[in-house]
Amino acid sequence: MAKLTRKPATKKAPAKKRATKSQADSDAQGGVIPDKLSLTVDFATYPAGKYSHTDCDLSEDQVLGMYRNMLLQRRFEERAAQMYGKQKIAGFLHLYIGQEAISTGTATAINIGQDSVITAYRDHGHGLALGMSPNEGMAEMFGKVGGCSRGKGGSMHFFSKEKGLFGGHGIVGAHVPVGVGIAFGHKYKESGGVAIAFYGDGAVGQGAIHEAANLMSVYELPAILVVENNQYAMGTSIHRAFGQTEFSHHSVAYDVKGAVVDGMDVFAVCKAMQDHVALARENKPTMMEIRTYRYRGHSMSDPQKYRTKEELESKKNEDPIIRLKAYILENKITNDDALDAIDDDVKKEVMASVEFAENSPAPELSEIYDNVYDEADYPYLS
Ligand SMILES: Cc1ncc(C[n+]2csc(CCOP(=O)(O)OP(=O)(O)O)c2C)c(N)n1
Ligand SMILES: [Mg+2]
Repeated sequence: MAKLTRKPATKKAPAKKRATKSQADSDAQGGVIPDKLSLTVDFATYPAGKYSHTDCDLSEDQVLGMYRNMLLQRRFEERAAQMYGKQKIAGFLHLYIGQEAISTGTATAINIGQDSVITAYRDHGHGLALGMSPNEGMAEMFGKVGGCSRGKGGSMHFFSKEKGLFGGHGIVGAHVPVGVGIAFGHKYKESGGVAIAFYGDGAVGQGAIHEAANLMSVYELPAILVVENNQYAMGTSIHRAFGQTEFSHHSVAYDVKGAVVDGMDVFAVCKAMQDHVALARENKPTMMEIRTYRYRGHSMSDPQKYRTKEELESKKNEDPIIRLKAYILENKITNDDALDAIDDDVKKEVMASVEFAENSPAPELSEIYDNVYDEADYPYLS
């Protein structure tokens, strides 16, 4: 097992180890309060249009794979919305449409299987990006045993042990300490893996996230905390809810490197993730804000009175899939016909997943108490 290192408890932290440094803070702790405060912040920005696929060390085939993957998420969710209307899917259904560059950019930058991802309830995109099959995803939403959680989790609880996806969680912010715990596990077991915990802008004010960020920093864990800032928590805009809407600035409070990323450009996300995963592998935790937009309502019944049609339309010009398509055509990676063929293929795969979900049986009634805490052999009780 690894010897767990913590930040040195000395008054003077080694300058190289600490990502941010407040001279005033350390002087003050030494008993001298300076006339002026000076704060040095280690911070990176990843704007749209700055990075190419070669900057991310990606081949043209990989770029086409990313395009297919983003389209798969889009077509899967469009079909899921239709199935919800037909009452094939019950409960809540939160669509990720518009945010696909984040899941695909991340999945491209990590070692799937070795690394871990945890997210909130808007989880279909992350599942499909990591390689979960549409069959497992659709059947899960239909409540069938062919689903990734044997039909017992539904839309908000996509899990894949094989792909390193630790859910799918419905309680806003509560999964972030779990993500930091997973990072602790990676360090303790010397697995070489990193953990990435995604949460929404609406979760930013949750205390659990800040406790987790602090522990991540103190224990120097291989973790990245990522806020997917899609501007709204249900119907509340970030400007109504937060005094500080530059969420990336939170990294300063925990003395870790911070970054802000344009989430509508898959290469900006991929590059940001590659850089920050490399830091995490050296036990340098970071915090990242990825700015994005969701094109659909919060869940399926949302009159969307909190935003104007004009705002929605203007954001559609930034659609990450259209952006990637334009990039592929401009760079002559392939032609329009080939991209249409990818779309047709994806649509067929999604239709097949609906058929698979229809034909998969419901879980047996006898399974109803399986996988809950009061099992006789629950390891922490026996
Ligand atoms: C602790 C907690 N409080 C309230 C809710 C109700 N709730 C569900 S989603 C949501 C908004 C979260 O917004 P955000 O984190 O921005 O995620 P997004 O829906 O934009 O992906 C709220 C308040 C909840 N699930 N958990
Ligand atoms: Mg949000």
